Amino acid sequence: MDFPIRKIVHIDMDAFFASVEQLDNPELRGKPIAVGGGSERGVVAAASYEARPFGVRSAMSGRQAKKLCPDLIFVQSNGARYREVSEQIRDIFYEYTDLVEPLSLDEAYLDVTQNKKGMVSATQIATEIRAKIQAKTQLTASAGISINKFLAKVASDYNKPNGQKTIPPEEVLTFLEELDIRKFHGIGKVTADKMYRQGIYTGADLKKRTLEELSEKFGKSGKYYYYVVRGIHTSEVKPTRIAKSVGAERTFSKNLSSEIYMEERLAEIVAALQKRMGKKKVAGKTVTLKIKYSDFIIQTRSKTLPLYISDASLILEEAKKLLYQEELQDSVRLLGVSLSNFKNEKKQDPIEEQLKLPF
Ligand code: DCP
Ligand code: CA
Ligand code: CA
Repeated sequence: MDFPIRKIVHIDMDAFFASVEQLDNPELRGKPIAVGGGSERGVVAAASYEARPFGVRSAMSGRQAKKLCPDLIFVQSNGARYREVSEQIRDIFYEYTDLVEPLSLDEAYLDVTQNKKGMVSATQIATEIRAKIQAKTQLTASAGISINKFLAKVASDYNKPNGQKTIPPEEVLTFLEELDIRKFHGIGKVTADKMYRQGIYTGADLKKRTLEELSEKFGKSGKYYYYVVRGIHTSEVKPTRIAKSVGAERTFSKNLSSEIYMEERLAEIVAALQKRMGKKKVAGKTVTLKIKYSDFIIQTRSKTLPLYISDASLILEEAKKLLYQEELQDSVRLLGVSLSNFKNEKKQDPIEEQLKLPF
């Protein structure tokens, strides 16, 4: 397969707002409840699992929900509390990777291809994360694990609530062929109905249609459908958290003892750093040089400037100054340069928007 195989985990909390309310108010446990929708013309934000067999769902009017489930208890939503839990679960995600893309307060994609724990099994990571969420919040989450975001998202619904599903690379194609197109993430009710009318019920049916045909019938999305059903979804996990520093480092095959050689290597390291800083051109005030000696002792030397810098040449200049600032204690095995103390460190979290939905 000539596309990236990543290890993606999608985590989604079970009946999120409703579960938080049942946790905080024991008298609501085991009962059908709806968060929101209690007022005139209000809309249900979340339904507890006890309310779901009656057909109560998110985005339904409170009036309709009450008709379906006369014993339904309406509870007011408490955004600050849901945000607090959301932060707790994200802290757990960051123990494993910085590549976390939250989709809303209660769910996120994690790219664990490389992870902070050096774990090989993404399935094991998902199991651990769910256990930690339960221990820390007393709430349950479900997880999907696979090679791309699309499949991980579909998989997290599979054994919901309080379950997880892994779709390993060798099962991807069969899984997709058997999957009802109504379960495809990105195919809404209207499109699903349209597909059903055209005889497309499963992934296998979808796969029989050409790229041209799908593009003609479904516009831009047609191309997306064509590829995802073949297990191809190249969208990266886009982290939203602003890193506190960005750095690059190199370990040398031979220990270096002369600053002159190190200068050359510093230029390469700063070039790599610049690449990591990306197009966004972050600007920082503090430059740090990390020196690991042949006996593995690590020294760091930092300087905070009066101005923000982002240019490679300026970062390199500061790194060199730090290198010559004092005598080296031994031959050097690794050098690293990082930039921190960024401008605009506090940025509005885009998902806060979700709480502005009318309840
Ligand atoms: N939400 C909302 N308005 C909607 C849908 C959801 O305010 N139209 C809120 C309430 C939910 C939370 O977002 O609790 C998460 O939404 P989900 O779609 O993940 O649904 P739940 O977590 O409630 O249930 P599930 O167990 O099916 O994930
Ligand atoms: Ca959820
Ligand atoms: Ca969700």
